[in-house]
Amino acid sequence: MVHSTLPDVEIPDVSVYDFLFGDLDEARLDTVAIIDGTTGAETTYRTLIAHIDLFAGALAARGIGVGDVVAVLCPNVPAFATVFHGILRAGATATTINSLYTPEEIGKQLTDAGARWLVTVSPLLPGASAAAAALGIPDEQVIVLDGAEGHPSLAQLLGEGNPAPDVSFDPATHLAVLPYSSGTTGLPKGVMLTHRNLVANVTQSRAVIGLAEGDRVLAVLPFFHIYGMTVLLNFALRQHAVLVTMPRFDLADFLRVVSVHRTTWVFIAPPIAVALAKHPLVDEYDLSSIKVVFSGAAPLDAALADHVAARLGCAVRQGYGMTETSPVTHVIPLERDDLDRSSIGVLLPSTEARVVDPETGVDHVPGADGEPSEPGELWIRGPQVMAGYLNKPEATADMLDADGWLHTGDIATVTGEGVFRIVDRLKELIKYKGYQVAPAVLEAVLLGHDAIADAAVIGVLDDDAQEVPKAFVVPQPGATLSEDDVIAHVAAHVAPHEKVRVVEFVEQIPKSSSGKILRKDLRARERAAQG
Ligand code: 4UW
Repeated sequence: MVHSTLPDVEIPDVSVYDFLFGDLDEARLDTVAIIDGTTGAETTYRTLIAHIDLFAGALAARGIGVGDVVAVLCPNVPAFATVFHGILRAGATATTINSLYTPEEIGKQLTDAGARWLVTVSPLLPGASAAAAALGIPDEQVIVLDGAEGHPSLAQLLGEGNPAPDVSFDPATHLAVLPYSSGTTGLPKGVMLTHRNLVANVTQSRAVIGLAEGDRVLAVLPFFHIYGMTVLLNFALRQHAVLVTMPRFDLADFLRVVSVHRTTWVFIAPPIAVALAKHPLVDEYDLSSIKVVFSGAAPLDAALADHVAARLGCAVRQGYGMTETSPVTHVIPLERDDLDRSSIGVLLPSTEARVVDPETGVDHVPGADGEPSEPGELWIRGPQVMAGYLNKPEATADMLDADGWLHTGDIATVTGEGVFRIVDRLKELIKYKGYQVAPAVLEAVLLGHDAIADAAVIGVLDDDAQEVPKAFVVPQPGATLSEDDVIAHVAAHVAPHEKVRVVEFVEQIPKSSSGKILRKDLRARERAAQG
């Protein structure tokens, strides 16, 4: 077992709202919290807090409070912060939905999370309305921030002037958010994160990441995903940094926003690092404000990291974590220039880890000769570990054992200095551009095609060493089916990031005697084919 070498941190026993906004003095209240990267509009902490309170008041006036779940389907705009923190302030639980989801996927999450209220923006209203209508959710319960006929708007709700309610709950057990993750296997599940989980992870991050007051942070990674939610929406605001929001990634826009708003920290996933390292457009902008590029959500290649550092003249750091750990468990701290950039760095304070042989259950330890440990499954224990999956006791028990260890499904090594490296993945999950793609979802869609007898999906690497979903397909006897047919069929049923991008026709899917797909064999075969 490895315990963080950093001193333990004390986790305040307060709500997320009190933790983030409770100790702001007068001078700080008038500083800028958020800049809309598209319009340049600025929101001060004073305005943000006033809007959060009014939004919470509007929800409370509609009877929403402790025990209710409100869904948020919204890109990164400044009002996301108002809505998200307003929901938590009202004592309700926020379930954040991927803005790329199809109406069917939105509907599944609303149903599973038990959400009867949805907050969205007009460009996403067609999908939101289709999902809401199918579930009998009336238009008055679909809030459209920028306004739409028959729906409450943000301006209307704030204009009602209802004061924030007095709510009481135990931060240690009360659910703040329900983001969705497929975990190690199967379909997306609601990850139950308490106020304490979120407060803990920000407190732990404050001790290591190195982002400080006065920094300007590019917020292009989506707030609906745990990385954007905790590291941008919560941690950066707690540090009293300035968030500069961007609703979607577009390289030219990204470069423009960095250069215009002089952002100092840029949080990204590895595909953006590829663009920063290689794209000619990068030379056309003044990016000298960037002090740190911080990558997470998928493996960062060391050479790529070096390339970005050299081209931009900045520090490159990496973090690791997962939705089920709120998410951060490991980072390369800003001052640790000595650490290999392809490692995930050291454990956050108050966090423990084990590297366990998946076959024997034995803990691997670093060699006496300074060599890292043998690879094993990474297990995590700490105050940021989820309370469990919503209404899924079996899936919870599969991942979280009786001693509080979360079995990540990632394969890691650890050195004697406590530096971890992710070397492989045991679980099914695929990361496309840092987004989760659950093979089980795609396999179900594939099996829905009349000409497909059997199918399995794994992640493979493209030319830039980024992971993409690949389908192995067994056609029905006598059927004519092309790769393009398969790709088009899946694309018609899932969000754009979940598309199958490579197809191989095979005679049989390797399966265990109990019928489980042997992904290990498919991966080995893929590696052999790539030489
Ligand atoms: N290297 C290799 C990595 C890495 C990785 C994640 O969608 P989820 O549930 O969650 C995330 C969380 C991203 C994140 C956490 C903390 C942090 O500091 C940071 O950077 C600032 C980002 O993506 O997917 C979790 C799974 O994603 C893989 C791994 O398989 C993990 O179980 N993953 N980060 N640096 N793989």
